Amino acid sequence: MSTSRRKMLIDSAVATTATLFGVRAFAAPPPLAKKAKYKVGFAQSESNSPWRIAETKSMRDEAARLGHQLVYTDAASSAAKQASDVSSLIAQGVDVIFLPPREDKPLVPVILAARKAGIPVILLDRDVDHTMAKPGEDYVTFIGSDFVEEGHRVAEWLVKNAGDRTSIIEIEGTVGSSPANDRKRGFDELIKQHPKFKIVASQSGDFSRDRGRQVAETLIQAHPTADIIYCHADEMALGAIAALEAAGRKPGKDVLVVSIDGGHDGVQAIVDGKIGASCECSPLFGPKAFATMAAYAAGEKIPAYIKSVDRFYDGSNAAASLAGAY
Ligand code: GYE
Repeated sequence: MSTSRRKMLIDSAVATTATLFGVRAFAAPPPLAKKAKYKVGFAQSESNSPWRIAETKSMRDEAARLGHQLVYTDAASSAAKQASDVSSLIAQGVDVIFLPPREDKPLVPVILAARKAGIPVILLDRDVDHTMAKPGEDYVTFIGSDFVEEGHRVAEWLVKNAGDRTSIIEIEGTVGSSPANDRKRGFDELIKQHPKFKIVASQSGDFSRDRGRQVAETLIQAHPTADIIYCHADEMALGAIAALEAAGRKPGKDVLVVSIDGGHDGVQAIVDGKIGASCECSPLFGPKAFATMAAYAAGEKIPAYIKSVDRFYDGSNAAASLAGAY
């Protein structure tokens, strides 16, 4: 172990001890030595959508551009596998770990284990439960979209554009994930302020196109008069559109579909008149992730939250925006 690395671990141990004695002022994630090239872990949660594939590509491209070694794992939609992937990155002694935690609680123990091992963790795209682990202390920061705000933006669009439609089916993301929790909270909160709307059913489609299709199929049968479907992601919206078409209903006419992600296929569906609106949630974290890592290594103060700036698409801008959608 290099002298500087040993000194940093001692500093970090001192900070931890300070926390034990109730002095929170020194609580900080482990420091990162300044180096030209890093061995970087990226523990992806799954690769079942264009969104995840775009995120991985963005991370790989930026690592390659900067000459860092990216150690990539794919948890195949299992929080348990993702936790063991992170444990293996710790065992391999990576310098830093980038993690999109699939769910907001099961990954906390390995985040704390990384901290104990002196490896800083940067959360990407999903956050964890702050009562269990804190940004700026247990991990460096959370870089991602404001999911409550996304839910608000979609609800606000509906309030202005839904016409006579009032009966909503909500298809949620992965149970226990921060975007599903907050997209539901933000949307439901704003919709409640407009009593003409009613959310008649709300169920998880696990952020997947096929689950979204199956859930939509069941819910449109159970609630035949529902005339709005709000999906927490484009993939599930595309699944819901398939379910509507299979049932002989016209998405965009009989039933208004609204969504989040604003990926290329989602924006195309707006151009085609099948999705009404989609709030962008960009997966292109590579440049921001590595810039944050470099700033952290340089000793800069990193904010606990680094918010993504996202666009919003509907019929007014979809055609013109299609080429720029990820
Ligand atoms: O919206 C969804 C993906 O965690 C913000 O996860 C991300 C979400 C994204 O599967 O499409």
